[in-house]
Amino acid sequence: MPLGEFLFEYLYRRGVRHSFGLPGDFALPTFAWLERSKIRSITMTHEPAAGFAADAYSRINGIGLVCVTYCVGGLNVLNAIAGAYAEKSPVVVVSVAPGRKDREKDPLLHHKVKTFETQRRVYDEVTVASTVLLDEHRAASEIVRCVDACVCHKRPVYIEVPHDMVDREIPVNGIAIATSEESDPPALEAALEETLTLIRSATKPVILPGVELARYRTAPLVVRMAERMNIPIAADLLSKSAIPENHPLYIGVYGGAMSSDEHVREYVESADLVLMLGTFITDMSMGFYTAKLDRRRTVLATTERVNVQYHRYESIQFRDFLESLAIARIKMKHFTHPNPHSVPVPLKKAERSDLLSMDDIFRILSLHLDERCCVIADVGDAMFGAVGIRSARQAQFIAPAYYMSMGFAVPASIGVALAAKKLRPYVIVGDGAFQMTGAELSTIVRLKLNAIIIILNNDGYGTMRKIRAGRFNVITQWDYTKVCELVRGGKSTTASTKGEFDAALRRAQKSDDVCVIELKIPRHETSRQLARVASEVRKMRGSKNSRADFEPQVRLASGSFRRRPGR
Ligand SMILES: Cc1ncc(C[n+]2csc(CCOP(=O)(O)OP(=O)(O)O)c2C)c(N)n1
Ligand SMILES: [Mg+2]
Repeated sequence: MPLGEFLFEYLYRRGVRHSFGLPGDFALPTFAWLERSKIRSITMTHEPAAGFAADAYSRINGIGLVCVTYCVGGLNVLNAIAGAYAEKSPVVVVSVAPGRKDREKDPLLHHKVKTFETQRRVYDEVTVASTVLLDEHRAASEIVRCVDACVCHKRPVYIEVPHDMVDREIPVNGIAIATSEESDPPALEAALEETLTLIRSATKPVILPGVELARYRTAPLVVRMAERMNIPIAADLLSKSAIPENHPLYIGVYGGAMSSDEHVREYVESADLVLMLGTFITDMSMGFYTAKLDRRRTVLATTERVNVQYHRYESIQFRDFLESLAIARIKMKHFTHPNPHSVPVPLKKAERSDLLSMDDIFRILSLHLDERCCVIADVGDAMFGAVGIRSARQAQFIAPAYYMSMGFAVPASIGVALAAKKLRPYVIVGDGAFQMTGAELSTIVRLKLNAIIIILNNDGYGTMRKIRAGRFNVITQWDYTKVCELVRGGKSTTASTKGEFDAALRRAQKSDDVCVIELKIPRHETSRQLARVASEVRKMRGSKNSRADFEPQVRLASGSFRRRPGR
């Protein structure tokens, strides 16, 4: 089979239906194979956006694809792939490259940086497998090895295709797909026994599920376990919406001072057992280390290891551990929901002419969300504020909540819309982040997608201003009502009161077009989550407005979850 045909046919069979990218001269023969395949190729305005779109697509679809040219394209998309690595998103990067023949005398060929190996070596830092398809006899098995690694580890892989290899016939017989590993039975039994003993002796346990539940599709197991045992469930920002937020056992987002509300924080921090299942412990999920969790009271189970208090168990498959917990016979006596009525308060007539506050923006948005919506939050107060979204009906949520790369949300909406046709993307993005990748509005219009893009215009880098004021936080004020005119499609509007925002959302929901809603927000205005984090971190550090306020103070993954005394 020609290499190009095999590559895209195999990716299609593993579930890829769309590819995001941009061609180049080396890449044209490969793009021709892509176009002949069953995978739909989406040309984006810029490679970073292709990476964000593929990342969001992969989170929903289980695997995604970026296709780019050598170095100028590949290194342009690198940051988005680094984010996909950090947050466990299974993206396959196909980069076309100079031919096998081109490399023989090591000439200075356009797009080359240092050596022909440079891009692959850079990618080794942000992928779980990589290959350069220079040998036709091993090409098929190398493709299979990399794609298997991507699916198994839920992290990016890199496949480099020299342009003179893509049309070559390669042998494809005897290709085997890797089988999944199994748990070591005594290790599984011991970890389970210790965990169940802790649960039995706990009086106030809580489950703090993490992003791996979404990636490995294991959330239903945790819900079953919670229901059987009658244990409440919180979420962190990366895993928000993995567990249905309207479930009676769900209590809200926990993240130290960044928690959705004080009830959740109080409940989790006073629990005598925290079951962290598939959870990444990061400075962000721990509210910049304002979280107070004690390792002696925790079980931390991920695809990489199971830690019960201070004991570490190896060779346990995450799914096996969860499946065993889900059928265990334990029932906690009673559980008092800390905040059972935390659905948003309806908008009253009398407040419609009030100016918008950040908290009201998320409250009004929550009133409009249901199971057909996917909220995509960008970095900045869009993300802090989104912690507070809680709708009566379950909406999906996606955000770069750990890697925190600005510019994610607008392109990610394209990945979401193509991966899940029934979901309408609701993008929440700051004016700064919109100026980075908002040009993807043009792709959205071309593909006739119907995202609702809410721009939080607080006149610059508000989050940075909160940490340290300076001219470096000033950006140009755009006329956001004109962006649709520029790309010749969609509808844009502006709102500065609660009533105007509510009405704009209603109009957008009735429209099949992409709609851009600019919200004019006073410069000093912040969400309660951002205000709380900023003030607590200031207290912890004993300073008023220093840059160090937001720096992590201790790596929680090793040792105690408590903050060490100040530096
Ligand atoms: C790619 C990237 N560059 C820089 C940053 C640092 N950063 C974090 S928030 C922020 C300001 C965001 O401004 P805006 O999008 O307007 O949101 P706001 O903070 O005003 O809510 C910056 C520059 C980042 N996280 N990602
Ligand atoms: Mg801003």
